[in-house]
Amino acid sequence: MKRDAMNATPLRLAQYTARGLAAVRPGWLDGALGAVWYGGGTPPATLATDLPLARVATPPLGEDPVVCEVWHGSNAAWDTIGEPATGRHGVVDFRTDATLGLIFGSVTLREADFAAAQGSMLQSATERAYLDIFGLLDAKGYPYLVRVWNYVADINAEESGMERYRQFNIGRQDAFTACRREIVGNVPAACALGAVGQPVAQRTLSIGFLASPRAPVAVENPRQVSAYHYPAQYGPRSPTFARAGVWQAGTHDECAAPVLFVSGTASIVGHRTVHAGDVAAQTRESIANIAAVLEQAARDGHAEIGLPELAYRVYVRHPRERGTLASVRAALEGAVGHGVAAAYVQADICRGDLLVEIEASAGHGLEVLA
Ligand code: 3EB
Repeated sequence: MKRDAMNATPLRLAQYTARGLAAVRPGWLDGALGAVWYGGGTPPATLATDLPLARVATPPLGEDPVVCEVWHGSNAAWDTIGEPATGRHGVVDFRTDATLGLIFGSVTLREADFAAAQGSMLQSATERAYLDIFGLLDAKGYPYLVRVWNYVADINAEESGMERYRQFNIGRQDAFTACRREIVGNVPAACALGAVGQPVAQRTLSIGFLASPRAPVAVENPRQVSAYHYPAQYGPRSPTFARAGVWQAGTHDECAAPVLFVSGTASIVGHRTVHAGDVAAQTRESIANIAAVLEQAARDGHAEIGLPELAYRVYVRHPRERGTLASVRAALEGAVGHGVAAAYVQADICRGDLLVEIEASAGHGLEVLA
């Protein structure tokens, strides 16, 4: 059945446990926009083979953990006449949803396949990934990156005299510049984490993203220096991301519904890490930063969103250290409530002294499915 294109169809985010995923009705995920799988091994057959899937090496934590995030659109992928909704462009797998005005894409590259002509293999792989992403977006007329999830193996390792996260930042920023994207101000919400347990020969760079014909509006955090203005002590190129972005679902202004994407948020005040060595205090500071972003979004004239409305993904560096996961969970549930929609996973964070990072999304245009 055709949907009324004038009605903004909400974007839906489902956080599935392994059991939840096994219980979905066959075909239910066929119309999804894309998925992020962090359950390790081979994803279950329920995840249709042509669904763009970002495979992320961040092991799920806790009992009966969330293993997969699925972005459901309007299922317009099957209504659209014309260009195929699902495809591949260079190294990017993608699916478009014309009713929502959204594209989900994923990239997985083996670093070993990239020659380090200039800079490192990681820098080259990152640049290739982003050049192909922007090439796809320009070809489709979905030019604006809305949200990007980046996963880099051994993100804190120092190689050829430079930390790998800093190498990644060079490749990313060079591609933004080459593709005529802004590198300050109107930049996408993002996160960049360290994938876990990849042997050097099998290191992959893994990226998932959402993009749109509509530009998101960036939101910054008054408690933090904007990341794109970080001083040179954090690397030769600043990271290219905004603290959050507000994006309107749908393609008609009069019925658009906002979605807020909060970037990976850590225990940083100004540009400095605070509470080194104290994971509970870092978690509380990260939540204070997310709250500050929500307040800023409201001051900027966006819809008021409270902490309990957000769906979270929480990255923990040392989950096996005694009491760590419990104290992170207690800090989040203490601030947000026990019913919080949160996926806990293990990952390295992009500064060696950060022990936890939290990202989130919410909004009238986003429905969170338990
Ligand atoms: C920070 O605030 C922590 O490089 O895309 C958070 C979100 C962080 C995104 C990125 C990095 C990125 O600087 C790290």
